[in-house]
Amino acid sequence: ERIIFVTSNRNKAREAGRILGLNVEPVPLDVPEIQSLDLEAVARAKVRAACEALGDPDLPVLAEDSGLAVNAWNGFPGALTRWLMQSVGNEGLLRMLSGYEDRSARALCVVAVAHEGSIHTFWGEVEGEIAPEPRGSGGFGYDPVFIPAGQSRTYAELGELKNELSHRARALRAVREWLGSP
Ligand code: ITT
Ligand code: NA
Repeated sequence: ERIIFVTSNRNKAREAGRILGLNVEPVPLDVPEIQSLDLEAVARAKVRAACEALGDPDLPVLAEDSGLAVNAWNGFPGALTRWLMQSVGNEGLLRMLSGYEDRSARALCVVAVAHEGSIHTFWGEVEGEIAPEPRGSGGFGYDPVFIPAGQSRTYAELGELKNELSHRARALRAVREWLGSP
């Protein structure tokens, strides 16, 4: 069984391969991202644009939008996480959060699957908190500052364990189940 995973982020594609154990074909297509705070709308738009660019292949096409939602900030940066990471990074995030008592956050992932003419979406969410300082060298993005609930280590310190319990793992396992049932 093969699927196409459209992303400009090779870390995402690598994790998807690990999580799914399927034959994940990474397509490094940088489709334009619509401006919206709605992760699901962004993921749908990405997969639609990807299908147009690919000319509607027979295989299921996956794309995802993901982000970190800080509870003290009413869910910001959410779908804007990419811009926060690119502009001020984890150091900026930590500086902006200093002074807030509530450091809880959610790691979110919405995978959109285009298959046989329609688009389906699958959510993955992990609760956790923002670490006082960056720790660990694995992963990417906000991994050094996100501690999933029930763990003492950051995503970046968890290594392969991240792919067992992450927001992406939850969303992609739901995709696999759905693809597996005709
Ligand atoms: P594509 O849109 O091409 O898939 P992207 O990197 O732009 O790739 P997003 O728009 O979904 O992806 O942006 C989400 C940002 O959140 C991303 O740039 C990373 O910095 C960060 N991110 C996503 N998943 C993450 C994860 O599992 N761990 C840490 N940071 C993550
Ligand atoms: Na985004």
